[in-house]
Amino acid sequence: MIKSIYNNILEGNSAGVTSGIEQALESGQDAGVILNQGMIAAMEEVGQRYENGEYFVPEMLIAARAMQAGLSILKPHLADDGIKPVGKAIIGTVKGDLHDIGKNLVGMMLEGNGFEVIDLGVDVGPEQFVEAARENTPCIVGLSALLTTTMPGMQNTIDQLGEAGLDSDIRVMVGGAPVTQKFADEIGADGYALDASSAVSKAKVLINSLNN
Ligand code: B1M
Repeated sequence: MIKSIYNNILEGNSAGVTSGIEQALESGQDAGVILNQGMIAAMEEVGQRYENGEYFVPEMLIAARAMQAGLSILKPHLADDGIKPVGKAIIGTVKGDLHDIGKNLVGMMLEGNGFEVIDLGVDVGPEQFVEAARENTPCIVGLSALLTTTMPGMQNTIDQLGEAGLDSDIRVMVGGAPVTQKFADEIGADGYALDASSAVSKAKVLINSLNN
């Protein structure tokens, strides 16, 4: 079943992905296993095929659509109900970058763990992050980047948040495939997370450092 979800994402077959996920959930399969072994693994293979010249942008795009369709089915199963709000998190993909699957997943997991999530979308400039942060302090500001060329936008955003005098009311968390702890330290981010579940634990630590 997991293999069929994986293959349907590779083929960009949204209907196959959603029905595969529904069947897997009905048969008691764990949502985390479906996500990691079926869906995220397939997106990694898509990236590999793109690098090898077997896939081009259109194939990446239809795979991404199938992934998003699957995520919308999986969302209620990733979110735990009845958790009281732990704090606010503003999230967005930085300027020039249109990749949003990972950012959306981080948002879903944060929501599922009691955060109020304000999603600014993709291609978000530093000034938009600053404006949203001003209106929502205290909060986590989560920056996502998937392109090496857009990573410097994280530095710009952190600099502008600092210039706006928001340092003591916010904590900045960064993530995305090319982002590392080393890079996060270099640009003065408060936290880095490798994936969506570690983003939740990191966000909890960061929000506690603001509340205390
Ligand atoms: Co693009 N793309 N893409 N792409 N794409 C990559 C990123 C690439 C690595 C592919 C490759 O060459 N192997 C490559 C980047 C190379 C580089 O910079 N070094 C690349 C390229 C080159 C491009 C274009 C330039 C291609 C072109 O046009 N010539 C172009 C750029 C467009 C732009 O942004 N301006 C482009 C376009 C696209 C599509 C639009 C077709 C599509 C995106 C659709 C969408 O997002 N709605 C797309 C896709 C799908 C990919 C790959 C195949 C998959 C990305 C993905 O969704 N992964 C990707 C290859 C790859 O990553 N293997 C690739 C699944 C997702 C769950 O993982 O996003 O890593 P990820 O998120 C993870 C973690 O990183 C982390 O948690 C998430 C969940 O575990 N995380 C955070 C993410 N954000 C976080 C924030 C946090 C914390 C953790 O705190 C705030």
